[in-house]
Parts: sequence; structure tokens; C-alpha cells
Amino acid sequence: MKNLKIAIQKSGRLNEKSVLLLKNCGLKFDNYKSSLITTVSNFSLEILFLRDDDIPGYVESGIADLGIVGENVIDESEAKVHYVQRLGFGKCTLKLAVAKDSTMKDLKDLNGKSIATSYPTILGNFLKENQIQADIHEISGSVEIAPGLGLSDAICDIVSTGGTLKSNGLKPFADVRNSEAILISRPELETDPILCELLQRIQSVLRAQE
Ligand code: PRT
Ligand code: ZN
Repeated sequence: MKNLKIAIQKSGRLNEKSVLLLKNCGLKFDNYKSSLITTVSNFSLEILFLRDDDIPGYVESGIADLGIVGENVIDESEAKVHYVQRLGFGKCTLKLAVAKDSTMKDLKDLNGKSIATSYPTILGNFLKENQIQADIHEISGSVEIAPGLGLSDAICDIVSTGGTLKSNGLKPFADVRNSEAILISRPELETDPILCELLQRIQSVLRAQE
């Protein structure tokens, strides 16, 4: 049987838990820090280690068959992939936030304002759905400092504990979407026997954690 390829994050917030999940499924592999691809010795699977932003596109184009990535990253990429299983880690919320002394109360108050974000696609869709006209400033990191620098009136970024917002003098204003890590596949792979076996093992690991 031909091996499937699964793409996971090389380093960052999802790496450790993605590796642990696969190990808890009984998969044996090593050397993952030093190589970008590794073969599982006891299962028909190869593991690719990538930046999370590249994972949806690799799976959509078929370079990888499966991937583990945050829902926020999939939505932002607009890649056409199949959602197989939510994984219960990497939980966070994409939120709008404003300066803690801001008087803005309602989404409508964002009309005519500027919002800094690394998620222009998700934010653009959210604003359209809510009929808000605002300027989106796309920046790739350190979004939380934008209002303090006078670059924007608000931000839209990932929040988990809220500590980063607080330490930058910001307060949450509205939730845009919740996210967690999810197993994705190429759409035509749904009935693949290797995927079905892997999914059964993942689901029993998740059940044991409940
Ligand atoms: O290098 P690569 O591109 O692969 O990684 P990355 O730096 O783009 O992503 P990484 O590793 O930071 O996050 C990977 C995924 O983890 C994200 O896409 C989310 O799905 C998920 N996740 C969960 C988070 C957080 N929690 C999180 N807190 N991603 C980012 N953050 C950041 C956020 O951007 C903000 O700067 O943490 C800060 C806020 O945290 P709190 O706890 O202060 O609220
Ligand atoms: Zn990234």
C-alpha cells in the first residue's frame, strides 16, 4: 500500500501536541527535529514538517494527503480541504480588540475605523457579513502594538489567555471566530483505508482524554 503523507507544524504552538497525538496513536518515528520529512516505521505514513501557513495549500494541491492545522489558518487560506476531525488542542479565539479606554460599544462603531490584522480574509468576510465598512491594515506580526503606535483604531488577532491584549493596553471587543487544531485531508481521500485506520486510532486517543 502506498504511504500517505501527513503535514504537521515544524515548530510552534501546535508542533508538540501534534507529535504527541501521533505517538499516542502508536506510530513510531524519530528524528523529526532535524529532518523535514520522516517515515513512520510501523504504519503507512510519512510526516512532513512545515510552517502552519503552508499546510492547507499542500493538502489542497495533493502534495500532502493529510494535515494538522488551526481552523483559523485553513479559513484564512480559503483552501478547499476536507475537515476530518477536531483535535481538542490549540484552542483560541480570533477577536477584535480596542484600547482599554475606548468608548466603542457596538460593531457599528467600527464603521470608518481602521483595523490591523494578520487575518485579512477572515476579517473581511466578517465585516461584510455584519455590513461594516472599515479599513483593514494587513500586518504579519506584533499586531497588538498597532493601536498604541497610532497605526489603527482596533486589531483583530488570536487570543487565548488574554494576557497579551492586557499588557498592550487593549480590551476584547467582539469575537470573530473560535478555532482549534483539526485534522484535514484531500477531499477525495475520505474512504481511504489508511486514513480510516488513523482516524479510528485518533478517536480512541481523544475518547481516552475525555
Ligand atoms: O512558524 P509557523 O508559521 O508555523 O507558526 P506561527 O508563528 O504562525 O503560529 P503559532 O505557532 O504561534 O500558532 C499556531 C496556531 O496555534 C495558530 O494558528 C492558532 O490556531 C493556535 N493558537 C492557539 C495560537 C494561540 N493559541 C495564541 N495565543 N496562535 C497564536 N497565539 C498568539 C496570538 O497571536 C497573540 O500574539 O499568542 C498571543 C496571544 O496569547 P494570549 O495567551 O496572551 O492571549
Ligand atoms: Zn504561521
